[in-house]
Amino acid sequence: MQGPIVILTGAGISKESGLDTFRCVDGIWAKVRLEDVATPEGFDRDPDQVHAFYNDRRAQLGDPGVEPNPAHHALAELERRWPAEVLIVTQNIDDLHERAGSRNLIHMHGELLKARCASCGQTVEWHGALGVTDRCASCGRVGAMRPDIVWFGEMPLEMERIYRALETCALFIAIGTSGHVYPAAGFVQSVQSIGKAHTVELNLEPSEGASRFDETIYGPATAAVPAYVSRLLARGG
Ligand code: BJW
Repeated sequence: MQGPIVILTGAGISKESGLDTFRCVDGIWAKVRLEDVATPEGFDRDPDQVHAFYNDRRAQLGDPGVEPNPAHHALAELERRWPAEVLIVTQNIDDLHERAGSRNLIHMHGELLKARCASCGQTVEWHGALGVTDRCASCGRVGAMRPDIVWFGEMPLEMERIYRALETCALFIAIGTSGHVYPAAGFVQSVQSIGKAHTVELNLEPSEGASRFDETIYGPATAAVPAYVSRLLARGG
């Protein structure tokens, strides 16, 4: 098997780097209401609260210990050594895949280190705090800058490119995602409706859609992912 690979990653791959998942018992949704911080309506109601939530998470990316872990590094190595395309489609808004060296990467739910003007649509890199008094460098409007994050009810990014890759891949791997959020949760079915690719789930525990995968491997990402990548490279790289 030496064909193209698509890898979907979720919050579980960054958990051992010190970043919280969403739906675990002590996860983000146990501390804040998703309706308040991850919907356009929540932002309209209280932009200061939403900015504070994402400003804290953006700042956390610089905390000591928040570094790519062996799972991120193994995927970067796979991209370097695999003889066909390896595309990572991440739901994560952190930058740990990039810091590990992955280059062929889609952030389908946006990025913490970018801001977008809700008025003119211009997207810019943003590393500090963002707030309601910030001005768009492109159109000059004050108060329209928002985190470049895909909230519930909004269209995830680069969907055409993602579905094209799902149609042609030989292997689809889902890592550390609970399978609760669509359209990502439906990718395994999209791949299977075309009927070509082998599908694998790597997770700490079975996800919502676990029974749909051809192969399932359970354990912490820092152990399961490097071991799986080593086997792949030994067999087909
Ligand atoms: C480990 C581990 C370790 C732990 N090692 N593993 C009714 C039915 C179907 C769909 C809908 C519906 N009503 C509304 C919808 C659509 C909605 C949706 O899916 N809602 C559901 C909740 C029902 N989706 C949307 O609105 C999306 N847009 C959309 O659908 O547009 C229309 C469209 C139509 C057709 C085609 C295309 C588009 C937008 C979704 C936006 C999601 N945004 C968020 C927040 C913003 C980012 C942020 O703040 O960070 O994105 S929600 C949140 O969930 C975040 C994540 O990316 C996303 C997924 O979570 P993830 O990554 O799976 O994390 P967890 O916590 O759920 O799971 C962690 C996993 O890790 C677990 O399985 C653990 O076991 C595992 N784990 N430790 C390995 N050490």
